Amino acid sequence: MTTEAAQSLIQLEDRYGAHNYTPLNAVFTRGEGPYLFDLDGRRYLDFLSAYSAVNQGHNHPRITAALVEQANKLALTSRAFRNDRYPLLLERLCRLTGFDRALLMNTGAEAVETAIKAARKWAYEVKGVPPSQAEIIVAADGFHGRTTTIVGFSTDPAAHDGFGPFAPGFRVVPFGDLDAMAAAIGPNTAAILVEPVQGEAGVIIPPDDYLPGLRELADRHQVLLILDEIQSGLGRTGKLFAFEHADIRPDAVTIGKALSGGLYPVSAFLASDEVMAVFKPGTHGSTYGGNPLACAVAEAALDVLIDEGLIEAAASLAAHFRRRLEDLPRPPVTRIRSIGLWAGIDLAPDAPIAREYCRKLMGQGLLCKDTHVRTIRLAPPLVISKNQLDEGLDVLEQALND
Ligand code: IF1
Repeated sequence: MTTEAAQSLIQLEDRYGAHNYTPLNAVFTRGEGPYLFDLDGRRYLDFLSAYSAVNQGHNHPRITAALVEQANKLALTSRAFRNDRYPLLLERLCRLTGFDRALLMNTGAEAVETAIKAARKWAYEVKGVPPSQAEIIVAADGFHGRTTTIVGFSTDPAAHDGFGPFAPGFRVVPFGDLDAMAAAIGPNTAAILVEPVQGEAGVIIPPDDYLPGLRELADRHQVLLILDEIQSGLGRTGKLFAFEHADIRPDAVTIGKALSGGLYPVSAFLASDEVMAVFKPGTHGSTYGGNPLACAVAEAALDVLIDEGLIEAAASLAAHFRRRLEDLPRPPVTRIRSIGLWAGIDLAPDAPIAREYCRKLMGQGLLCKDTHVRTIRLAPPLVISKNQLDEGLDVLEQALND
């Protein structure tokens, strides 16, 4: 049920906006921790966290305060000049992550574009690939953003079809398949670019030997291993980075989403000295990239992640989360996958589709997101308590039982 005020806002949106989403019809006006509140003051437990952007919970007071304080001082200088926040975030990021250098952008897609540009230039300048011949190998069913270059190698027809002509230089192989990856690597391969856990695909966790195998292939063929941790990173899987579960280190990563705790678009490309050295003055940039407001917000978002022990919290709730998911009724559930506080729940072909369950769950105060018709995706904020987590899972279990 939606009230008149909500209905009229929905009508405005549908009348004046592009119909590039099919949102469920709750109109939210306030957020706090793991909760969202709609126009009528109804409270919902958020098990999507804006696709992991609000790992720190909605409107975390410390991040909000940093945003307001910085907004009152200085928001944007452009990188034509220096500002007093950018260096501090760079140092914080590198110390925290162990990468040598960081390049700040705004959206996730821009961080991935930065990775693609870095890999290509590295291939020409360091590896000696002939001009315009560099190739990047990506995984089928991956998701890396919406720019024309990135959707060019998407295997999702909705993301890809009708937006060509597409940039050449990408090869797509099945995710989790080391033999296919090995076969795709050639003398002109610049990089392997994959998500360590595929989010959009339905929280697909590769076999244990996959990331170590990619590391070995990359080393053997002088290829960069670049991981897109925009969704999987910053605590979601119970580690700072998902790649830590495999005990490897990539040559570079992209991060975004939770880097700002949902308050402002901030993304980054993190890499070794050798890779970052390809960027010379004028070769890359962004008006807003590295702006002081973004940097203050990101620093606070990282502080919250570390000081509040959110990564450890995700890790310690993971086993309980997993057990509860395993107890969900089968049917309609056919399979569950989970890592940290992140899960994909597959539904039987004869059960209602995932979107129908998400609609029903929303009516009961729980926000989840369907993906690929038959999968329900869960990503509660990492600030969630065990009781709140159980509350949400009780609602989910009940809805799947009905
Ligand atoms: C949409 C999905 C999630 C990402 C990874 C880069 C980006 C994303 C691994 C780009 C973005 C999004 C964007 C949003 C829906 C969402 C999504 F279902 F499409 F896949 F989260 F699960 N790398 N993910 O997941 O980051 O430019 O958006 O900041 O496009 O509808 P962005």
